[in-house]
Amino acid sequence: MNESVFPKDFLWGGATAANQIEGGYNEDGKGLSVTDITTAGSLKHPRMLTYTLNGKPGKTPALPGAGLPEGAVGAIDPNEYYPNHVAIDFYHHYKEDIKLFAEMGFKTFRLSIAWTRIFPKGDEKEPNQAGLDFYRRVFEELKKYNIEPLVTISHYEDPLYLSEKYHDWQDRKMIDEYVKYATVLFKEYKGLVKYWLTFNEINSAVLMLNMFSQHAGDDSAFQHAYQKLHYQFVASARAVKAAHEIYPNYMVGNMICGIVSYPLTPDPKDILACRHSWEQNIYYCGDVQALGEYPSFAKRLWNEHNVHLDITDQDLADLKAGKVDMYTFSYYMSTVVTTHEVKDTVGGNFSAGAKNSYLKYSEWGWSTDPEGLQYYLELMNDRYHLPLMVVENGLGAVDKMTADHKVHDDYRIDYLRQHISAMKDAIKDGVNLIGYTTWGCIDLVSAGTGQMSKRYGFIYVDRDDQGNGSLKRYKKDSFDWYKKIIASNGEDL
Ligand code: BGP
Repeated sequence: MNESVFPKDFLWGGATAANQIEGGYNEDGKGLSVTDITTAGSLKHPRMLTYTLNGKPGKTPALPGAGLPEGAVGAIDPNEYYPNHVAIDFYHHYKEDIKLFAEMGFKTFRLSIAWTRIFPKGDEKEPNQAGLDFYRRVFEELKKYNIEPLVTISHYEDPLYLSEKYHDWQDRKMIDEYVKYATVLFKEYKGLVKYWLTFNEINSAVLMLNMFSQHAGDDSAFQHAYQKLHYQFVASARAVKAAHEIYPNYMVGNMICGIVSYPLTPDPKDILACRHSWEQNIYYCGDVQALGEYPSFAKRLWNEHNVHLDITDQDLADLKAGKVDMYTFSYYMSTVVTTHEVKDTVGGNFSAGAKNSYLKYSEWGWSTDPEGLQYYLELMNDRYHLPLMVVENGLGAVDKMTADHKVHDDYRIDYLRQHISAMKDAIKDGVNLIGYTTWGCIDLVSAGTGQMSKRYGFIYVDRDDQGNGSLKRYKKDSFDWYKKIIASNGEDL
């Protein structure tokens, strides 16, 4: 075989998040996360947060930045279904699942730690030993197969108690709570984990602002999002510094939702609008975390929405001292930006806007655009000069299981093949790409919809949108295909 384009120690693997796979939402001392009070949604209905206010139950859309109404207390409504409570029960199936990942030849497995297993409410002084023990068992199991864990410290699963108390990161006390939690992890898992990510898709707070009509023209939503981000940037930077003090070889990355924007027309107004969308949605967070300071355009973004932030000199020093070691991102699709009125639009949580007539869209409105991945990789390589990792990529689809328990997911193989090929072209162009973890390598609860039927995995899990099913695992056709990809280091596409 020809020598591979991918580096020889390239980190092939798959990605998940605690709240989307683990279940066991109240086991062994775990506290409630925000996702534990989040109902299932559908294509038409958003997921909802459930709460009580003055003794009465209520619901509000579970959107970043929306939060609970003033005075409301998040609560589980016995008449609602919460898909994350059981998810795919990784909490009790982790050995079986890791064995399957090992069979595919995974070099890495991305998972997140549920903050509420370690600090059930968030503000305890001492961590919950049973929670620490669970992840130690998982990491030891991975080690048995030489699979390197890639650990997200916070993946959309803030402790509910802290989120209520500090109104979704509107108080700088959240920074200390996060750093305390992250430091416990860095000390506890030294020798078992090398790769860490501070916040999943940190930029989703700003991304969402333009995508939901309720935020349009609402400066307070922008104030909320930018303040939350500032505290998260400082928390992330202080965590990076703490990690290096505990173990200098730790590789700590940021994680950006990598949405690619194109101008719809060559009208210079569209070109400029598109550039500004990159600045707000992508570069704003990436620059602070990778370059250690706010970019010059930050002032324009704040002024546009009358945003005034609590930023101290110490914060700015912390940002400088805690630059990330690698830049990681999710990549699913591209969007189109225009200042013109458009007839052909597409709806979807991250994809709302004008339709790109050159691309195909999934039933959730997500486009398939492998060139977009190459474009993104090349841009970020030039801008940051850091090792890059694609830590989420994949196709959400409704899979059909045949009578003999097979899933012929050639559409998924096709999607992944095209994206791996795009990564290959980027590497040939000199991009420093060190890893690739496909999203939802085993079927899991969809974050955006709360459905099980939006599947991404190489492994089918028998569970439906109402929580029925045996939870048995079955290999899809893509399982053997991915195994072959890893064995050939990306050559046998
Ligand atoms: C990303 C999240 C993941 C994940 C993925 C797919 O935004 O980091 O948690 O779920 O998107 O989205 P969905 O589950 O809505 O299909």
